[in-house]
Parts: sequence; structure tokens; C-alpha cells
Amino acid sequence: MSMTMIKDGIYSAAFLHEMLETTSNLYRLGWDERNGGNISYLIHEYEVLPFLNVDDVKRTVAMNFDASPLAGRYFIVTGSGKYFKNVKKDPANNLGIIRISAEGKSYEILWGFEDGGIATSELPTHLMNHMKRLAVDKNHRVIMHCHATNLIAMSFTHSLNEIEFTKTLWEMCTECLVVFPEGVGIIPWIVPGTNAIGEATAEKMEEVRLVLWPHHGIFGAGSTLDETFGLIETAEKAAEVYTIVCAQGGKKQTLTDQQLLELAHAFNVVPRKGILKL
Ligand code: 2HA
Ligand code: ZN
Repeated sequence: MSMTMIKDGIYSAAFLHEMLETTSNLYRLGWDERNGGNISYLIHEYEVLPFLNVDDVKRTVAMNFDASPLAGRYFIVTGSGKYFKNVKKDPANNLGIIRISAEGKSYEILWGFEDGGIATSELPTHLMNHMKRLAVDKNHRVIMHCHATNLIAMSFTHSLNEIEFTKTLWEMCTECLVVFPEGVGIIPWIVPGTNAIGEATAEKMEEVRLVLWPHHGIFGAGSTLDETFGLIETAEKAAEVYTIVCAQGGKKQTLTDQQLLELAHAFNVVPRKGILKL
């Protein structure tokens, strides 16, 4: 092993590579222009220990909310104001590994953000969502936010009623109901980066893994980066089909409620109540 490999051991960590691939894919798809989007990925201490001295805290950053249920937890997160376009070529400035401090009101930077940066401006929303998802899903690990183009567009042209919005997405691609049977949550427009938007999103995350921020973007939750990316990708694909269907003059026929129910039975999923009128 070369000296560089020993010094830069973190670059052989699978979780870091997954972050580089995911941010690159989100950028490639046009869902994270400029500093748009953010990701936080819960990593276990045993995954960090081979690569980092976890007693070597580089900096401590205060937070204005209580994340004590996550005290001692480690996350790899994208940086505030950083561009997904640049993550792969410069991980150490654009990403960071943080640990929520024992009292829950600050986080410790253990690696990354080397140019003096800090974690994403949406950290309150991310941490509140992690708390909520961990309470209902012990395998939960990822919160991902991006500016998925067609989902944003739909927030201008489609009803923002969750039942109606979910139903339209389910109709647009057969796999949607199977991938997100619990549907999509939708919050009112709220200023991003605030505790208020975090609280509203987390409230939805108790029931769903996808939350639409109207005129802004989408939040997804899941147990791996791949799965969470796939969840957002599936909803965005359905929104793209909706865009094209509207451009082609609207639906002439569609998946029926009966067909959607057959799908649910075949794939053993429980569709969110109140959507299928059967
Ligand atoms: O990180 O996307 O919502 C920039 C944003 C804020
Ligand atoms: Zn955003």
C-alpha cells in the first residue's frame, strides 16, 4: 500500500464511494443545479472506525434545535452551499463526516468540510426526518433532497391534495404503487432551511418516505442510498410521464382502480387508504 493510500484511507470507504456516485448521478440527471440538494447518510461507528480516529474532533458546530435522540450517531453529509457537480472531484471540501454531540445541540466534524464549510442548510430537516424514520423503520439510514424537475413542475399544474397527487403518480407508471404504496406527503410552501419546514416534513415522514416541497423539490427516505435514489427516481419518472401526457393532450385511458388493486395484491403491498375507490 502506498503512503497516499494509508494517509487517504477514507477514500477506500464504501460509504464515501456511494456518496460520490449518488451525488454525481443526481447532478447528471439535472436535479441538483448549483447548490441544490443535500444528502445525509447514517453510518455505523464500526464502519467509521477503520478509517478515522473518532476522538479527533476537527470542529464543533452549534445547532438551534434538539437532536439528542441522535446523540453519538455518525452521518456523512453534503456541505452547505456546495455543488453536487463538484463532489466527486473534491470530496474533502464538499462532504463531511459528523457526529451528533452528547447533548444533541451541536455536531462534531470528524472529517471533510476542509475549507471551513459546515453541513447542509437543511440539516434540521434531515435530522428531524432521521429521528422520525428510525422510530418506524429500524433499517432506515438515508435522507435525500433534490430538485427533481417534473415533480416541481407538477406542483404548479396539479392539485396539491396528497390523495390526488399520489393517485396521478400511481397511474403514470405501473411500478409506482409497488415502490411507494404509502403515497407521497405534501407540505405547504415554507421557507427552506428552517426548523418549521423540518417539523412539517418530519410529521409527514411518520407515514411516508416521499415528501414534496411545492415549488422547490422532493425529500426521500430509505435504508440505502441506492434505494432512496430509486424511490425519488421512480416518482420523478412518473411525473415526467405526466408532463408528457399533458403535453400530448391528456389521458384517453389510464390504469383503473381495479388494476391498481390487482397490482397491490400481486406484489403484496398495502395501498394508502382513501386513494382507490373500490
Ligand atoms: O441545499 O436545496 O433546500 C440547497 C437546497 C435547499
Ligand atoms: Zn432544495
